[in-house]
Amino acid sequence: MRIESLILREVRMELKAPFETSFGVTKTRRILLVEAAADGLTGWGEITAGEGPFYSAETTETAWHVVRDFVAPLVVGKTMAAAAEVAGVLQPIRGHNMAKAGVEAALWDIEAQQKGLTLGKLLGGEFTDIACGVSIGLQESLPTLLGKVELELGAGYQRVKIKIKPGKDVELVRAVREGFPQVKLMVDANSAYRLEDAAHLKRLDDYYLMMIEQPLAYDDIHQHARLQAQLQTPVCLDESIHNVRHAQAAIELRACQIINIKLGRVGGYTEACRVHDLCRQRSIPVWCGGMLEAGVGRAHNIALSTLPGFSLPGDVSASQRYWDEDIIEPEVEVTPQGTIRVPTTPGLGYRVRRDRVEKLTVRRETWRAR
Ligand code: OSB
Ligand code: MG
Repeated sequence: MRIESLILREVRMELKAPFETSFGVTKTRRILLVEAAADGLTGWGEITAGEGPFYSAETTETAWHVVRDFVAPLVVGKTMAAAAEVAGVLQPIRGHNMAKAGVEAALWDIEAQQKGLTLGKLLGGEFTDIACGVSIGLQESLPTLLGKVELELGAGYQRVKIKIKPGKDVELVRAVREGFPQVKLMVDANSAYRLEDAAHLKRLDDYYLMMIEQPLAYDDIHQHARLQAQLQTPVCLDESIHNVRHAQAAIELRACQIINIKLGRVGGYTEACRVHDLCRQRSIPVWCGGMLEAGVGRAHNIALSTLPGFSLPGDVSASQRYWDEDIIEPEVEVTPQGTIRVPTTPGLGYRVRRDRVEKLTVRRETWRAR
């Protein structure tokens, strides 16, 4: 495929409700969309960086800079045998995984269309339906949280993740567990604790959680191993895993029993597949994390989730949970059984609503091959 052009857009989208984690509150998303053209086809990718450097070092602004000044010049005008070559082309750029992943994803969409395959199939995916869970942000009160959990279970979601932080942890978990004894429940701390909190976190062992996600520092593996040794509850790593070497270190050090894979965080499909394959080999379950994506990112998460190692419900949920109106057609919908039916048309499987994207766009830049 010869990459003829790349268009980068920033779209602003209001979340239906503010989303609060231990690292802050998000109300308006500033999302970068990548539109690539090659061999007469168009592919779409979404850059999942946050507005501020709080989940990771990347932001909407750093991603714009890195795509404009480094990624686009390396990619536009290049001829590649397959999208799998993009990772090698972008390898000289250290870090900035979300910026790279958004561009890479658009090219995978094109390759899948070219081959007449769904993106999932092109990746080696097998599932035709994926299992869905929800991530529920920190709420202003316990009754509000319990109401949300009830609502999501009523919609069919198969597991519930609640965000926790010091001072809002054991009591929340106890109340949700008492209210919903059977629910598949997990917590996500987004790096809000220190190893010295081990005894406190051990209290969570009483509530048979599926896992505790990223309790300790965002760049730590070793202390998570020390913590895991003291907990019954399986530790799952999110922020700490940026590539297959990190995953290998975490598994071999017994820092976690489960890994959350996010396309952006690991720099795209090539690396996501490497992490997936390693975890599968080592019998470490994986699941697909979310980054409050709009439709394009959501569609990519669905494709990734079709890989056979994604044996646990992911944070991939319906468009309507976050958006009044999404940018794809049809919107992502969840069945009463808490599954998403994987689309069967070639490529991403959802149509991008250009009219809507146009309306939401606040800036745009185009690069063309000469
Ligand atoms: O840690 O999984 C996380 C959202 C933004 C940043 C980090 C995380 C999250 C979520 C939301 O938990 C998942 C979703 O998109 O539904
Ligand atoms: Mg997380």
